[in-house]
Amino acid sequence: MQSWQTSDPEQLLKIANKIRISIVESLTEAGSGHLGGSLDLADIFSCLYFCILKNDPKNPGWSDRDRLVLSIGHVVPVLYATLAHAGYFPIEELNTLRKLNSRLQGHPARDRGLPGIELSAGSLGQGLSVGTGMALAGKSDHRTHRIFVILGDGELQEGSVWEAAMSAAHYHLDNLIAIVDRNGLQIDGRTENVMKLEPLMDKWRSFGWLVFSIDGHNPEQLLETVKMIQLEKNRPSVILANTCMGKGILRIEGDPHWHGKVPNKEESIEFIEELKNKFNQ
Ligand SMILES: Cc1ncc(C[n+]2csc(CCOP(=O)(O)OP(=O)(O)O)c2C)c(N)n1
Ligand SMILES: [Mg+2]
Repeated sequence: MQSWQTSDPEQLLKIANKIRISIVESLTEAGSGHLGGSLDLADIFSCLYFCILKNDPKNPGWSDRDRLVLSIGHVVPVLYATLAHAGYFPIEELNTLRKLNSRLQGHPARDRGLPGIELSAGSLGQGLSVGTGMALAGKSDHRTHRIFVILGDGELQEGSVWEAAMSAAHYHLDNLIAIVDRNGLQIDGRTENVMKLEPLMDKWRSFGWLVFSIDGHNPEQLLETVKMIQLEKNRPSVILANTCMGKGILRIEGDPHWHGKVPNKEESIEFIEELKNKFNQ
């Protein structure tokens, strides 16, 4: 662990809150984007970048780094905000989100050269295939880095996810860890109404994966689970992280309308005030 990283759950939650504030600010400035899922992943991203990942913001191309593949490109504001707070690029650049010629496009675009972006994404259902390829390459080269892939639960309705899941198990990719943002919601409402996913743990198990279900807003549970995964030596792992869309802002929590909405100026002031009051930030 590097000096700027921490395994203290309280610190990780404080960092997550700062990430949430930056998400609201940058999306308000942009005037469009996806607030709900970005907010619900803040605790997971804080844990990943400030504790779990072997990474170096000053050397983002380090060949031994753990790779984070964001398959749900629409929630990229959480990745941008986390990378900025971790020191990959200046926090002020977050204000250029979705602007012409910005390195921070509405979906991650690797060719823009923003440090820390491992994959261009936006079309759902592709990230696990890319992650599987990266993990297979790592194993073939006897490398020790890990590949983390962030998936949405609605995204699991894409058939390509399950082809990748089958391949990863076939190749015994124990260096591959998928994290599913199990917020129970997608654009059109509840996942279970749009296209039933349950029993989700059984599905992944039957594809040969090691499966965990955690509270996605509890750093201790995520850190403990990743420690357990370290001991696994034959299979890929998936963490079903139960989250609440819009987490942190009471008025929008659990409301699928905020999947792809941003606050107006007054709402933004109100939301940021609520977040700042949580940790006196
Ligand atoms: C192949 C593809 N189909 C449809 C979309 C449009 N789309 C963007 S986000 C989304 C909902 C995905 O649901 P989920 O993964 O649960 O994300 P959440 O709403 O929880 O952020 C859809 C259908 C897309 N980006 N790619
Ligand atoms: Mg969802």
